[in-house]
Amino acid sequence: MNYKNLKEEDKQVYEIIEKEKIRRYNTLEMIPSENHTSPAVLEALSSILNDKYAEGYPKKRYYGGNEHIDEIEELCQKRARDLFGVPYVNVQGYSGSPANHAVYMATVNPGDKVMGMDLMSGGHLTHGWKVNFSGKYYDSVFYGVDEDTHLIDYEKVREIAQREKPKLILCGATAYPRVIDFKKFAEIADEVGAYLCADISHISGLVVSGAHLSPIPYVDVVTTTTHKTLRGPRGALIMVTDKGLKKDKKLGEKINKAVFPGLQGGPHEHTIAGIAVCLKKAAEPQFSDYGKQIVKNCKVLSEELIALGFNLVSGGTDNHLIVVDLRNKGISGSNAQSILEKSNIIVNKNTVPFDTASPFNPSGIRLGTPALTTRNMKEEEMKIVASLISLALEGEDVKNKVTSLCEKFPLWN
Ligand code: DSN
Repeated sequence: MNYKNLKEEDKQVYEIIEKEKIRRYNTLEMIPSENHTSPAVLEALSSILNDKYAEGYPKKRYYGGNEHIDEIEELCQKRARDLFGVPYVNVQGYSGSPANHAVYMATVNPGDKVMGMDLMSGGHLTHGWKVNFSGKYYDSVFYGVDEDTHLIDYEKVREIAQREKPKLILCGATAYPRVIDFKKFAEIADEVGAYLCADISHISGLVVSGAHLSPIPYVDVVTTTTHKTLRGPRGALIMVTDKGLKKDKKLGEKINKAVFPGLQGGPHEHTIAGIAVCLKKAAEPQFSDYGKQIVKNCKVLSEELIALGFNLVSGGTDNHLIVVDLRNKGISGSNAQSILEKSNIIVNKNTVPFDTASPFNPSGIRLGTPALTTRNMKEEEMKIVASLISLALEGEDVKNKVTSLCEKFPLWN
């Protein structure tokens, strides 16, 4: 994108974007929830579809002039249904949190019991955390990981579910480096008669690549953001499975009503166009290679970090992310994040399971390979990246080495 008009009309904004472009180009982006979107997605995002109000759904809008908006939204829905193999999808969610909120509104009532993974173990705020709508308006209880293995203990999950009898169970995580067994969650949810929602925001790109098990055959509802491993715009999909529709044939309609008029107004149709573009890409064989390469890269990175003396939560990874427990290195998560940032390596501080430090200054960092893999980096580069992380945390300035590595793997925009 050349930003010709922006440069002329608003130099200040243009220059900030240019600085960000340079920062991004010269850094190793390792926050596992981030990625680099393609120029085609960005073009759709900046399109004139931004201008249209389209409250409602295709063919049932509250505003006129929506014939092409209907086309784009229907195309996006079709691509999502085909890619994930689901009978129903809503593509209007502004992002992951409102998408999860819509699932609560469609499946349970305020005050009902819901169960999700606790934040310390890698869950998300919207899975019942007390300061979030999900913990304020619903009676939330939590499952976590085992203290020794850092793995989800499914028997414990079953025990808690049978004791608490939640009406909705959420599975899926933001900082869990291992495979999630959706089938086991489904057995537990069925035993207690709960709805089961899989939030696959982090792993949806891996799921469509065949690099992680799909929840679709097992759960009732699936939510995902579209900008993480799926590599699209900031948005969300809410999908109802055959199982979900069998449980409640109106579940799709209820989700629609929860999104609009329940939670949102006009859908962002330019974003929906961008999601359609990313879904087309995600259906191509190259995307499947991409998803598998993310995991291969992450495994090599984890092995190298272990060899360099780092303690990894659960002892490694099965997916796109790693959580490093830095307590044996005598450095906090916040310090590690800022030291690495000075060397152009971007990670985020993160709690580790059973962390005794505060969430604002936790004991770990979270890092991953989706964006590096988008730059075409492979296993050999992961070995270099691991050693650069180690050297930086030992106090060496590795910024020049990082920027030369970045130059060899240019970004596509
Ligand atoms: N903020 C996202 C993440 O970083 O994992 C979750 O919403």
